[in-house]
Amino acid sequence: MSQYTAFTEQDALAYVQEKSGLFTADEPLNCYEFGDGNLNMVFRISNHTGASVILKQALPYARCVGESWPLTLDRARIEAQALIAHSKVCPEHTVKVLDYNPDLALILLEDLGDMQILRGAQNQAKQFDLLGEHVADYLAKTAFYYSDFYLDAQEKKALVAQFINPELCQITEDLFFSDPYRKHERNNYPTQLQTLVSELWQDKALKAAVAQLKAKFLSCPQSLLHGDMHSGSIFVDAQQTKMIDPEFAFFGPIGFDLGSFIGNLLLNYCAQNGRIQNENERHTMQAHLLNTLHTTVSEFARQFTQLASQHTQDVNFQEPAYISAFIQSVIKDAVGYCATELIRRTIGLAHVADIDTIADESARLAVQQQTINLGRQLIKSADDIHDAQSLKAVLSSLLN
Ligand code: SR1
Ligand code: MG
Repeated sequence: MSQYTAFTEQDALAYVQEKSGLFTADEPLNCYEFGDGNLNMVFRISNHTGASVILKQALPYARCVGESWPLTLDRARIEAQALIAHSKVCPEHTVKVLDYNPDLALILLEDLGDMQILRGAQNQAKQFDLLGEHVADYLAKTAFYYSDFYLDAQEKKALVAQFINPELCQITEDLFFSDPYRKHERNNYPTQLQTLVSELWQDKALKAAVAQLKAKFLSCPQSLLHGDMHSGSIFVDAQQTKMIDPEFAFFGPIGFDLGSFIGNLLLNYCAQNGRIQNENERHTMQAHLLNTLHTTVSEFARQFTQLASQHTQDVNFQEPAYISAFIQSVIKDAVGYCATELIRRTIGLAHVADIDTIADESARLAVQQQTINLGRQLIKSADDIHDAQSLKAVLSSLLN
């Protein structure tokens, strides 16, 4: 990494002009930095005809905290290689990598600028009818084709080694599972929530369930996960859905990605209680979010079952009863990870705009109480949930 230097807009423009092969040497280009994520710099470079690309650069620290939180540049490799791996099995829902430069921790990507980041769109109460089906398709294919159902054991172990991602995994281990369940300086919540948060810290059954989820996250390399499947990692429009940003990718429990995604749907569901004043409009948006959640889980299970029934290579894993039990356990895990997402986005370091941009303080506090309580109840209901139908039943009792 000796050549590494953090790019300015001018550097990004010059790099793309010289190296991408997409623009001529003398044409005028425009470049601006617009990254709003927690970790990286993201530049858009375009010419006067509107042709454009994205150049993403990892900084040697976490952008949202600053240089006091150093972070490996190897995450750019992980991200580029995970995108390439996921594109092999699901190109329709994975952003395209055009080039990767390890020395500068740069990834050149197709520009999806005509699409919108899901979180922003949902905060404007936009609905996407194909979202659940598309996310399920991506999750089922990426989970199946990088699992022991499909890969030969030697090949899988080599991939597990390739995607060892200890620093980024540690962020998740700390922010999802450790910090929110105890006093920690990284936690971030209003003092009005202290009573509720203290109750959560005393809840031994909850902490035991979270410990199990963390243990599985640490020691269960089921498949190559995206690793950060929140609504800010998904581009959408009416026809398409594309996943971006898998720098947290590693071999982990399949339910983690599914749980992160449905956790974000539920965060938005709760946030709409403080965002949309008109009752009909609010109910319409919330019904859409629950339908999307239901479609994602049921389609994921259907598609994974179909892939496993038709394409499993390992003789032991072809057994239908095993396939069915495996999927049930993935859904149970997903419910647990979904609950930890609800809790950590309310109490922990990294919040979501869905909630934080609710202008009215008491409305925002009510939403934060709802996400904490929902997470707490959901985690304890996970044992009763094994498919989309049982999840729907539990959610309708908890949300009404
Ligand atoms: C310091 S990173 C905080 C969060 O941003 C990422 O997108 C992950 O979700 C991480 O937990
Ligand atoms: Mg990200």
